[in-house]
Amino acid sequence: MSHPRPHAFPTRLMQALLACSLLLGNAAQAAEKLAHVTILATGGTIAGSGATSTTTVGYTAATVGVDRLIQAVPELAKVAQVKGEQVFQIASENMSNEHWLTLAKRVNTLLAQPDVDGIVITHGTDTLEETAYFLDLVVKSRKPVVVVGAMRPGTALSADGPINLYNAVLLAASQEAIGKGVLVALNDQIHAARDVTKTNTSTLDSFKTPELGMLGYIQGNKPYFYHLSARQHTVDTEFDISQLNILPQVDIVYGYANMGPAALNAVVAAGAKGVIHAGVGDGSLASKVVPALSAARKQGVLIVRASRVGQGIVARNGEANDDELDFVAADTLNPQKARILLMLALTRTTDSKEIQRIFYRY
Ligand code: DAS
Repeated sequence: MSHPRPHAFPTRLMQALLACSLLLGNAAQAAEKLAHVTILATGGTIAGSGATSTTTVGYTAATVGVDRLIQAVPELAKVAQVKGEQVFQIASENMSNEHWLTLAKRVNTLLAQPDVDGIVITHGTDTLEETAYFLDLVVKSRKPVVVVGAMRPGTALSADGPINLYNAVLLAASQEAIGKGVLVALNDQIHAARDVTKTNTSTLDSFKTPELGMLGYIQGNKPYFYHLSARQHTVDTEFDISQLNILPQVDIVYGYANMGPAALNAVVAAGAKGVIHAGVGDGSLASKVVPALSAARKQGVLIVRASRVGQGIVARNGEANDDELDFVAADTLNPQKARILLMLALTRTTDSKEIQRIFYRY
């Protein structure tokens, strides 16, 4: 049996070591070229855990920390250089105006840094659409901000959190997502913050943009956009929360057959600066409620006519004489999003005509 020439052995080892160092060097260079994405974790089901692998309801949200979320998806390292921050650890039904201001300020601080290319926010699904829209109106950067959640806890069979997180990071690291406003990415879909809404209490396809349409898909490690938001967002808005520590109190009263003025009077008495009336149909007002709405307006409370229906335009001077009552029509915003826009509008003006302009611009 021929033995390798004594001097050959070091050569082969050297060749192998050289190849490995080249591979490692290339890998390091490739990794260095990846975008820097910061994941801001706030809690929710995506950070939830259940007692068994078949527990898809009745689990506990907001139990898993951001480091474990990242560790659970090692593939993230292939699409971005990821850092994690635990901003909150809450179920999102407990999200507050104060949480929003803290989160938005942190987002703006990070995006102003040259070493941050994009941000992903992990969030409970219950108020995800609201946080996303708030950020859409106050983030002052064109860099991608992607809000992501999950409909199943990480302990469940076919949990959607890991792939949703992977897709969200991939999207936030992409060139395609730049300048598109705050995006919501779940279930392989890309939605605009303004129009997306949760449409099902528990199914994986819960997030939809009915009628107005989602922006695109994430498929095969790549985002595909087919639409753009027509309304102003991020750097093109007039809203600045950098010096704000509180937002004006705005509440929502829900319309239904046989409603009376009790709920409205209660929120006005509690100090609401604005009220969203989530009316039936095209924002209709029951006759029994109009005097209380009108009295509230005369007290200086801003009244916005929205609809509980979910889709369509609430037309100014349609189901009510907004000019005469000095009310604002919500356009296509659902009540919970109309509340957000009215809160921010009230940080700029109390003039109802100006606020109507704002509702037609954002
Ligand atoms: N309670 C829900 C929330 O935190 C759980 C979820 O769906 O994320 O919004």
